Amino acid sequence: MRIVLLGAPGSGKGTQAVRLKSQLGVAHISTGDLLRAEVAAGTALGVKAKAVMEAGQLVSDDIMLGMLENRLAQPDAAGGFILDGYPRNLAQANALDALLVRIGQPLDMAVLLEVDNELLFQRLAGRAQAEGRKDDNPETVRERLRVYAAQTAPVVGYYRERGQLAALDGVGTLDEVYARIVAAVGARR
Ligand code: B4P
Repeated sequence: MRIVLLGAPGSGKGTQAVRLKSQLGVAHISTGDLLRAEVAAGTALGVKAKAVMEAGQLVSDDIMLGMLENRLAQPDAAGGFILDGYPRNLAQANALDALLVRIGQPLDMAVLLEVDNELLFQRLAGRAQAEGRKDDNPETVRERLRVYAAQTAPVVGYYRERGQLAALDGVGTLDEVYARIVAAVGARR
């Protein structure tokens, strides 16, 4: 299966992708994790990305596409993948389609986790306390949610128009949300 996981910051994408990856036996590709690894390694790209991420903005489309292309070329992605955090705007959605056609791995579906803003704030405040991620402070979270509404929400329509979208309620326990995802993915297999 080749799946895009969509949702606002804190909607549960990363959390659920980890479980789904084990069940489907596919690669979990989180562009946020890839960027955080660059930051931790102190690469030139990481230095550039750090400031952008801490401001709650999106890293440039060129950098993200190059990074994704490299990751998809690794052997574990040949048997399918869950893309978590990409695409985040319409340009990335178009670039992804072109890339997947080029490598002969077309997308099967997009899964959207829907959660209201108040709960997103609560979850990210919880993660800020637990993990201390710099971009989880309230001011940056507000900006990330604004960027999501302006740039990423249109991507939902992109997949809906193609008949590839499963829009799911992302509110509930981890198990409840996961069960909805498994049912939606099962229906497309
Ligand atoms: P990401 O790493 O993608 O961060 P995120 O949107 O917060 O999602 P994440 O997957 O980590 O969190 P989740 O909802 O699972 O991006 C970080 C930054 O990287 C971006 O702001 C941007 O700057 C940059 N970036 C990444 N991709 C990019 C791209 N394609 N283009 C440009 N820039 C890019 O979990 C959040 C919290 O909620 C957790 O604590 C979790 O435990 C909790 N939670 C989840 N589900 C729950 C549930 N059902 N009940 C209770 N709590 C729950």
